[in-house]
Amino acid sequence: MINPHPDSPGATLTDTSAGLKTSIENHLRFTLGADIETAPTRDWWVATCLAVRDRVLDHCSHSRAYHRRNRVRRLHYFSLEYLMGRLLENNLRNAGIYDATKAALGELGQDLTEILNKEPDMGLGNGGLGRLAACFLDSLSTLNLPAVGYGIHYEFGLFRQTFVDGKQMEQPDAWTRDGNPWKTMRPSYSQTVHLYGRVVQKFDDKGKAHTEWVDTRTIIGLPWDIPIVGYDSNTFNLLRLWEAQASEEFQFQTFNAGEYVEALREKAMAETVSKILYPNDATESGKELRLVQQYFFVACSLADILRRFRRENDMDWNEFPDKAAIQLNDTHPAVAIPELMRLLIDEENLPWEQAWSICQKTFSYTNHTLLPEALETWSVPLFERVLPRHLQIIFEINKRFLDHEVERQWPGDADKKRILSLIDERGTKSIRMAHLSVLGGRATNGVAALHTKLLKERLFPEFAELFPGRFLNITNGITFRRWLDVCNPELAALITESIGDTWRKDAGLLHGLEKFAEDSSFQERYRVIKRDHKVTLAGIIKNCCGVTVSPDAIFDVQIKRLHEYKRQHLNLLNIVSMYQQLLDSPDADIHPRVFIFGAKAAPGYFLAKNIIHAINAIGARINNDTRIKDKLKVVFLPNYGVTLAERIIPAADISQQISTAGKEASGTGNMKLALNGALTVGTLDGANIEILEEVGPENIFIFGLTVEEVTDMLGKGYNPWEYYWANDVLRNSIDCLASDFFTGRDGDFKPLRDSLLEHGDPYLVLADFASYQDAQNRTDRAYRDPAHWAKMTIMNTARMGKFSSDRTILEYAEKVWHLDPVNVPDSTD
Ligand code: 26Q
Repeated sequence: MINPHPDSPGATLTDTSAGLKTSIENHLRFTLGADIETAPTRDWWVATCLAVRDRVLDHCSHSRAYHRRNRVRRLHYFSLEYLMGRLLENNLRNAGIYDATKAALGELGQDLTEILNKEPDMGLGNGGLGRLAACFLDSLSTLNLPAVGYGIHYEFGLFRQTFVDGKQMEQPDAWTRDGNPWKTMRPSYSQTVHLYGRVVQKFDDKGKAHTEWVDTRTIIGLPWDIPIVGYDSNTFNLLRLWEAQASEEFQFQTFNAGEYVEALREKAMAETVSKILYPNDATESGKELRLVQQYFFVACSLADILRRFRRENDMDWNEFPDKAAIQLNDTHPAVAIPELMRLLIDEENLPWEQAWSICQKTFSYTNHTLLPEALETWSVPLFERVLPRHLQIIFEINKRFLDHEVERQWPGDADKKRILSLIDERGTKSIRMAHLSVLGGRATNGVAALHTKLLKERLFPEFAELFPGRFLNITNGITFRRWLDVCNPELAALITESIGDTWRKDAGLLHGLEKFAEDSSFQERYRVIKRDHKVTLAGIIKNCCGVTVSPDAIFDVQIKRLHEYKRQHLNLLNIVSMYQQLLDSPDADIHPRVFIFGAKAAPGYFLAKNIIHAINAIGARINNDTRIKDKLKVVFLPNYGVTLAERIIPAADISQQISTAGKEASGTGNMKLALNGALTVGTLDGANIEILEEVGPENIFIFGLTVEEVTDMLGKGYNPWEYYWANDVLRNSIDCLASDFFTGRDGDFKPLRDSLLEHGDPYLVLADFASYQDAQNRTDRAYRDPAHWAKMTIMNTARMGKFSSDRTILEYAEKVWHLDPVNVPDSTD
């Protein structure tokens, strides 16, 4: 008998295991045309996703219709990056149908875990900024806040990393080559985007001047929608990602000219716009394609928002900021500010002042970095070629700003004008996107308390003086649904058993665990969960790296993008010195330790790649040296990403957060690891400071220079050689690293050595080395007292409530977006 297809009209989709079983079976047979007997696991994964998607889309259209009918205010998150990871398990757990689906598949002879593992990661981001956007989407839906995430449908996400002879190699990540069951194409909402061309002034019959942007090239933006399922919520928001396509109109024109090959070349050019994610998490300055990407997605998204506004409102543009808030995830989408100005002035004929006031009420900007080299600028000549009208608008914004606001505050002060200008006039003129973002919005926020303080004091002191109310701190957070429920369901269950399940909606309630911190039976259960995860990770390590590690060793983890400021090489120097100590005295009283790295380096970042090579080479040597009796292992898990993080984090004992003070804006891995009971070895940087405040100094290992000491030292003229000569352990370690000891070749790691000694060690690795070793020694001693260690780890879990992205999002909603929750009634009501 043929089961009723879930898509047939009138079919009701039940969330029971029987209902899910029917849906999965139907999708397998009728959507995929597969045979139940022989279908490969990937087909089962697709069928399961589709069964879930049917249910989700049903709620999604209901939820969106309710928003539309009630003309709600919405938040629009603009981000070039979304690191979503896998979606199936998250959606199953958030929708409350995990158990039913597991049972349904069980009856079909399938194992849910195996199916979950078939899902490729959606890796459309580089690191923290992209993952933050994904956590925020989860919280927005969970908290019933109407929102749309806008971004780019990259054909290739962040590269896949492999190691060849210990060196990083990059391969394309064709995440959607075989399709993806979560996304739906919405061609009826396509947009046309203009680029290049020139600007002309025209006069209407009343003699009024109009600016027109003509002779442009056009690209089509095709939207793909991904539903965002919140935890126990009726709000289903959307992630809308734009894919670039050649405009038919343009192709037709060229075809007429008989230039068939040229037409196809143009088509390919248009499609390169959304081809690939730039794999840098700091800079890649001046690339035209990157600017085109930014403008392409911003133009599509704004047009989409305006379309919705026109549909739901009576064309009073002054109401626009009441209906739409737009958050700029760093300056990457900042070209939205002149684009909204252009739409309002040139297309809607609003006067400048009104348009500017609308802009300033609509946008807000989050800064994610203080590193000077990571502050985005665009060369004026390049910008003018790609977006000539937008350049005019930026010049006009700047002129009005300098002539009025700056002049009023600092009359006749040319220095202040030079400093505050949107245009850097030194050398080739360039546009300072951060200045534009601060000026064009209602709020600018940093992502941790220290970061915001430095933002105000160091990056934008004049702006902070001019607009004191515009700057605020909103400390980052992470979604506990993914970073506890999904990645550590055993710990989540233990917590629920101990304090009830309300912590999922109110993470502050995790404090209730504190009373179990010294309870030996609770400690034992907590320890068993950690150990089981370590056994699992040991299996993964064996599989991926061929290295055997003991789950009884300390799992000491550093997982994050590879960057000098994050100081993976500080970790490495300590490893080399431990190795030397063990070679000298193999019976040294050191608890066995496995150093676990996960990190991708930007493909063009030579020194970062040298550090990866060094870690791998040193690991290869240490892991095969029987003299040290397995006391030390070093593994570098290839292709670090969201899914691998979900395996490593629950198994970690130590979380390394060792950036030079003042350099890491916040960090969010630090929060994920502490939540899962890893103890932080960290500097007083970013959110580490707030983690310290929450867990207390007795539950964390803090070391290193403070931000003031760093500034002082660099100001006075820091000399790494002094530390080199003063510390035998450090010197031996660097010398050994720089010798042929690890690879048999001289000079393999000379770039690394030279960065530390010849090029001034800009991130103060040598200055912090002794203090770092001391902190690591403290962890070794602490680990020997299992009851005490267990207490510390439990205290970390109990005190992480502040770092729930629900708290972060509520702060944005209250202080920046002025956004209220909307309770969507059940669709059956
Ligand atoms: C810029 C220009 C051209 C190409 C790429 C880029 C680019 C891309 C990504 C610049 C920066 C990024 C990403 C930055 C980032 O991930 N920052 C991190 O943001 C986290 C969330 O706020 C913080 O926790 C981290 O501290 C911060 O490093």
